[in-house]
Amino acid sequence: MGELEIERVRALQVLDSRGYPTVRVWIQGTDGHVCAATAPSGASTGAHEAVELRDGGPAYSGKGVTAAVAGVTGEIADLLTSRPWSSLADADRALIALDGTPGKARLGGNATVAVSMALARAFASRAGAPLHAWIAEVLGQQPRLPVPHFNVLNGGQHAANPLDFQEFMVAPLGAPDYPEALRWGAEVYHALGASLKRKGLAGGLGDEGGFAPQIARPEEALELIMGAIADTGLAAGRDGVAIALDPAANSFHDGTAYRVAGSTLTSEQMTDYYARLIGDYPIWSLEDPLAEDDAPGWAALTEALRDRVQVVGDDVFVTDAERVREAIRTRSATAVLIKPNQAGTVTETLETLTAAARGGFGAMVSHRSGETEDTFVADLAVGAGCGQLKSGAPARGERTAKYNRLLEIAADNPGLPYGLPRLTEGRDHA
Ligand code: 2PG
Ligand code: MG
Repeated sequence: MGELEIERVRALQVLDSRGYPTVRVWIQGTDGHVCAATAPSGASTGAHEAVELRDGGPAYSGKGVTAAVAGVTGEIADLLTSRPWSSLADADRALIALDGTPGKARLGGNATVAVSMALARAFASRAGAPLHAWIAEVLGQQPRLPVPHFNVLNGGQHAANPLDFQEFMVAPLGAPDYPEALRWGAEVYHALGASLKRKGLAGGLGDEGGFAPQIARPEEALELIMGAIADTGLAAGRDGVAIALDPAANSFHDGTAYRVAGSTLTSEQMTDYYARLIGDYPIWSLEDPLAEDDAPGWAALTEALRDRVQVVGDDVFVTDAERVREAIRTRSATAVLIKPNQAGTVTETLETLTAAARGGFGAMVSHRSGETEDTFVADLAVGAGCGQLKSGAPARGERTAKYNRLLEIAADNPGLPYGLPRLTEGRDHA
């Protein structure tokens, strides 16, 4: 394929799903094609994520992104229109060099990720391929439709309830295909809503569209979800609807201990607690069970639980290839959560996916709690062939945009397999 020549770069400050500003970018090639992308934003963030550039000051509680937008229409536009680009990696590396800081703090990871996502779309459009197919080609992976992980019950930093664990997801591992998986997820979500109403627990929603009842104990949340699955008549477990948790333990670790539902626990006690939960409920995946700086805890927990559950690192890896390679060496976690805006460019995101695939690590592609209409992660999950995506509840436009994009991809590509892949090395959780 020939090189990409860029004619014009445009950017605007727009709003994300929480009503805070974010960066939207348009890239126009000399062939006239325009590709857009919008940066998402996290609330429970890892310490080593790419840095968002925020304006400060009174407007939007300091969260304006006018400086980040100015960087895109100024320096970044000058760079991108200065010469043709042979590949996305070529352009992303130039972007990283232009920023010149380790965390993309100068231009902002929110600016660079939006630019990089728009560039990926421009390269795909140049190749005449849908984004997911282009990504699969770049990665050398077999594309597949991911198991959607629906975050139906929210707590932690995403909700105003006393529940310490952040995400309770239902994952239709046993569905025969993606459209059926979506139906199962939506039916469980509605059954849960109805049961919360019956119990007088309805009311709040979390940032990702899941229900946020006033409960404190993870077991109560799990019981409610089990009841909802039963109400739909679907089977609970790996042959039907399994459960995935993202406790996001950074948010309840006070530097020395974990504080969950009124108890103060060591990392060993947390591991025992998870072991009990896994014994009592059909939990198949556990993300950020411990805090990001609890390295010995991660290794011990993985050793104890890896035969029973997928152990996913999010805040601890921040979509960084080197951190993933280190975890593969030290057997800490068995999978990585993939968020392009943690890395700050699509190229670095793809490098992390490659590092995971080579090491027999699983990968789950993820949205952020602050989202937009952009569906990039749906295509990324398909192209990566990793078999897992989380994009919040099966409700609210910024969440369903991704799930609906997967429906389109499924309809356009009838032969695409659905579900978890077999991992080449390491544990196969399927
Ligand atoms: C997470 C995410 C997405 P946030 O912790 O996995 O669900 O939340 O975007 O707030 O980091
Ligand atoms: Mg997480």
